Amino acid sequence: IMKKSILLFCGIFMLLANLSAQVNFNIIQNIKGRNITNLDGKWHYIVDPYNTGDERKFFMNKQQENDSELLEYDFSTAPTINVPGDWNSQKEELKYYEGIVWFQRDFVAHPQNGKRYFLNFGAANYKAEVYLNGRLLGSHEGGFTPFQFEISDKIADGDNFIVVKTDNTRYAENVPSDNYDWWNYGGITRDVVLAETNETYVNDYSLQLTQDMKNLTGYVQLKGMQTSQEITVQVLEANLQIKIPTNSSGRATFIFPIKNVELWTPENPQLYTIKIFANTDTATDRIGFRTIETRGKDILLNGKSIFLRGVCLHEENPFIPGKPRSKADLKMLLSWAKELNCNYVRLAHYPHNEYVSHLADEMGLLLWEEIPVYWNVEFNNGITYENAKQQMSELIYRDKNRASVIIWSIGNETPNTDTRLKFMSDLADHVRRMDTTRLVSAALLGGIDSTNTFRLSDNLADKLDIISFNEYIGWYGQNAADIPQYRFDVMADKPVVVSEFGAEALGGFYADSATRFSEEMQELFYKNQLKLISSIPALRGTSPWILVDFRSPKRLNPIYQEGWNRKGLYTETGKKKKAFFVMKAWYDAQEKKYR
Ligand code: GCB
Repeated sequence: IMKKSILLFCGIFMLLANLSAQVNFNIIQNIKGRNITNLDGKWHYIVDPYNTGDERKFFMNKQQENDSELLEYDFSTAPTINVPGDWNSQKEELKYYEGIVWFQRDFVAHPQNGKRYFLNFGAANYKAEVYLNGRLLGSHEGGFTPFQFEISDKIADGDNFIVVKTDNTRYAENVPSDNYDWWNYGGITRDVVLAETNETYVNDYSLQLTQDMKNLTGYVQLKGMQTSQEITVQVLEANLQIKIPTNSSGRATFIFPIKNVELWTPENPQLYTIKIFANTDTATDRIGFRTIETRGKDILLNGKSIFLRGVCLHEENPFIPGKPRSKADLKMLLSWAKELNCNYVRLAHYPHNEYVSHLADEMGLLLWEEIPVYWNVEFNNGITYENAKQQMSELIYRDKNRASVIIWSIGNETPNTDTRLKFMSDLADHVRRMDTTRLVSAALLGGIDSTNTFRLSDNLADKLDIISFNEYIGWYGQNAADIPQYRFDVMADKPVVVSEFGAEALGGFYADSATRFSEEMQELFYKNQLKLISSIPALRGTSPWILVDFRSPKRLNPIYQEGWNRKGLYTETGKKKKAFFVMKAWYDAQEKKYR
């Protein structure tokens, strides 16, 4: 009997170990709200197209000791580049470079006894291998989600150095795969910070409104030796406070009634200051409270039917052009969406900078967040699935406290095959296991039959809360003037959100509406599309493609594109095209209808 129970115990233990190995949640929640030192700025870099650095041990960051010594690399005299930032937009000679680049910087630290230290990266595209003082900390795959390493036993008093090997080579088995319609910006593209905590610290927490809107519910997770503590959770502006013990694994889950809490809406994006006090740590955040659900054809925010007046966005600053390098860059893009009278933004096609969901919380924009399961990934490859699942988990873990985020999207325009149905269905189930409080969707593909009727026949739709699809009637295969000959047959008993439609125009190129790439053709396209889309009975939102022109190596018309996808409602210099005003007028009308 004894043996059996030991076996059973081991079995359960292994199961748990296995589960936690799949998802690395050793990331401090909302790290910007902690005791951190920013490590952004100038980093040295070495371009390594032949992967020489492993063999030569670049991670040792060696300096020449005497004049006769042969050293075939040297970070200290190598050029520098800004972090965060992609290399393509910072160095003319690296505009098209894809491959390995090594980064290095020094920093000085004075670690204190009894404290813990963590190195946290907002994102690096696509793979990153991180070394501190010559020792490997670990690696991360996926270009758009955060990762972190504990360095308490490796950080030195005085001089330290970090070396990061990044590699953005495109491979078919990656997520995204090797073909996509955006620029494969490489490098350390988001902030790098050093965090200091006490031995036992608040690693994670969640706080949300319950569906009946009567309670706040959530948890706090401590990490460290002193797992059993009494913690206090405060909602400052609402004068709420609860005290609750954590269990032996450092977790406290709670639910408590609320009164007089103003609900978060795009019109009134009320946020509350949250303070979490443990004996050994404090965490703070700003969180909004709202509910989201669907009922029949309606999307209900706090129980009230809404229309998603959206637009798609890539994480790119057209002025650089390249990855946004600051919160201000991202705020500029969201303000442009606000000028279009949006209450919603689709963050395509990968997790955007963490600042975006915080800004959306503050500015009153609902969000669709997505992982790069885009077009044709290897749906029959188990490793690819685990990779997609990991990226989804990291995104949900990161943004679960953001009121703005209402939809998790598991992918974009994936082909309708059996292996893909299994892959995507499993992914949808995984999302629901991680988060029962938000909606699940994906941008699907439809088809047009011989009677010019657009239909969706995708069984994945059964797995989704919102039916979304991309369609380009009037651009690919037709002209804007042809749109009135087409109709939709999308008889959904769920809300429909058209996730993409769009046409290209080179800003400032004026002709007639039959001329490709003219602002007039794009304008006519929007007028006709909006009539067509309005005929969908369950229509509850739209996100035209796209807010701003963006760079894509697939767009090679030498006169009108020059490496830019021109479907923006804004040009790459921030000018509104004619179609912008058509879309805005339509959103003004929708706003009145749903007031
Ligand atoms: C799509 C894709 C998007 C492209 C767009 C286009 O359906 O989702 O990534 O950029 O079409 O411009 O063709």
